[in-house]
Amino acid sequence: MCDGIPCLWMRSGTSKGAYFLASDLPAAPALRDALLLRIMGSPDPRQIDGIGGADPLTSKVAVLSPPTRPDADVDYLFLQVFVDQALVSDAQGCGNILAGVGPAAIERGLVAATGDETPVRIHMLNTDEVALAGVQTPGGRVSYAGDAAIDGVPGRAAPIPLMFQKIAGSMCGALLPSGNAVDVIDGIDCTLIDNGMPCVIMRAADFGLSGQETREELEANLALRSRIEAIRLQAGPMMHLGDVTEKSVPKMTLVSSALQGGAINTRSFIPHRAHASIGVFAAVSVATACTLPGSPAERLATLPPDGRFLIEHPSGAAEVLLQMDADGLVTEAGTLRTARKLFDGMVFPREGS
Ligand code: NQM
Repeated sequence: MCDGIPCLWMRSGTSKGAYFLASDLPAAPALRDALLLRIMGSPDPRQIDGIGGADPLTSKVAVLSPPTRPDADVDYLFLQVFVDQALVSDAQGCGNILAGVGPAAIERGLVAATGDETPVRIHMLNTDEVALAGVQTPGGRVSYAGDAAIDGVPGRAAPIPLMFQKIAGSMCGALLPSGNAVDVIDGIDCTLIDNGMPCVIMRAADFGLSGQETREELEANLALRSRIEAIRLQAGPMMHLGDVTEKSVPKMTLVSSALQGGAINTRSFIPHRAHASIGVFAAVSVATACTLPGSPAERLATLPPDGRFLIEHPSGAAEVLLQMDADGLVTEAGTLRTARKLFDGMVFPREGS
């Protein structure tokens, strides 16, 4: 009988995840991943025998360890635990789960609180980039209470600002890995882009959609899903991601004109389930695509005068701040998230395999 593994369970942005210290997990990736599958209860569409929430957005893991580069305070490895397949993937980062890393690192003593707000430099191992997070730490303790609200999460909580630099080509080697702002795949105009997250951006109208469909309507449209998957499998090698059959990237995002005063409206497949909102780095990539002349996103976008892009999604909008240089190239991106500690204790994985 396993004694249990220390685990912090957090709502982080619009996702939920289990936060572990690397020193509490097996060092060998194969053993670690097999353990995480048992902890989450995968593969099983209901994840009934584990702590996963039967949704890719609530079947996520953050592994924290001391920093391995001098410009960071903590290392963070993101792992996507598939719900209905025995797969654990490090082939993407996650900006939502990133929001909980600063608080978790302070809770676990990896980072010391300094003043009322503690800046935490997070080395994202999936992409080898560093993000800067701000964590509310009045009196030297993490505070989750506050006045910040993000769409897709009820109520208010402490703000966690996130800033990113040099995230272009995080997994694909270049912002536009094919070298083009537009590629045509199966007759559809696509922007293959990676500004923190590999994404394929297409017009919803090219699939006969308004772009205002609900998550449930999109998931029920099997013909749409198979057309999008066929495009995804072709886009993977074009984005230098290889065979993406068993990978959670690229994300597939349908864009349409914003109807709530934002820059653009989105519906995302991540990559098989429809997202309830939009990922953080995916939103940064969509905002960046809005600035590419002639791209499907640019032709539908209303560019904000101040670099604050409201990216509309099924449960509201996510704000992305882009800073650009004189040539119109994105140099820095940021967003605001919140996170909350839900549970701190021991998790007991299913025995066996
Ligand atoms: O794009 C879901 C999420 C994400 C990823 C996914 C994310 C990001 O909303 O940075 O946050 O795209 O699988 O947690």
